[in-house]
Amino acid sequence: MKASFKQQFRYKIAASVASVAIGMALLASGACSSDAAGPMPVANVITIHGADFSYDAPATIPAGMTTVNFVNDGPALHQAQIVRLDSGKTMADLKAALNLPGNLPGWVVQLGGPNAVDPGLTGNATLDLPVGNYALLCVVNVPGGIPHFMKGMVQPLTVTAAGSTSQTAAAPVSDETVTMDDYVFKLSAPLTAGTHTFKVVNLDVQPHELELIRLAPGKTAADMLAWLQAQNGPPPRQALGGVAIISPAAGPAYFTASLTSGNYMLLCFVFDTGDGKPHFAHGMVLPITIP
Ligand SMILES: [Cu+2]
Repeated sequence: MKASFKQQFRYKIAASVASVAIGMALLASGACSSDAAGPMPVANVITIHGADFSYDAPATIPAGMTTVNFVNDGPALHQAQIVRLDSGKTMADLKAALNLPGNLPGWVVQLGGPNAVDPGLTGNATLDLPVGNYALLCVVNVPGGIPHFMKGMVQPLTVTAAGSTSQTAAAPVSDETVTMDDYVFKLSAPLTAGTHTFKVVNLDVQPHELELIRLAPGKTAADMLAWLQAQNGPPPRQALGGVAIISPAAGPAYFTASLTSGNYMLLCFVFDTGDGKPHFAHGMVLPITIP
């Protein structure tokens, strides 16, 4: 039987009231799933503070997709490199390995983490952290050439299954992919002004990192590279973060950044497994101009 116009109208109103109610329920739960299994799991969010030369960070966090906000309280440049200690290794083993010259052993799996930001700025990285024993460390070595982990910026982080609702959380939706391979950063699309979520992938057999800097007005990539050679005076840049070192076959890691018109650069400071030179000296830089 055909419904009258009035009845159809009433059904329509009832349907739209129902969808508004569903929308409000989803808003209230902060979820985006509509199935009966409950709200969609979301990434865990933690905040780490860095200062000269220590971290203020949680000791234990739940496993799964984790957004790490990193606040640099300064006065030096800092980062929060996240590494997993495999093969039953401990913090004592890590500290011993950090005291040795050369590259870190294979049981130190570098997963990224928020890369270096200038004092007063906040960086971020989102990464999947399975249950395990981890450490935070800062490998920044300015000023003075001594890495900050030697001055106390290294501490344990335990990732447990307990209370974890983030274990099945999906990865962030990215609108830009950066691949790192053979001393090259490659963007999936030209960068534009606005807020972007970057997916950072290491395809290489060496570790790499992505440091995002904004060049000072009127400064060029050549000015920045010249400054890195001499390190005289203030750097012609602002350090905005990115993702710290990702081991081969580890990652991906994600970060979000808001860009405005101007000149930027991506740089890798990792010491080469071959000749020990930083990767930017091997050409691992990408100048970017945002129109
Ligand atoms: Cu590199």
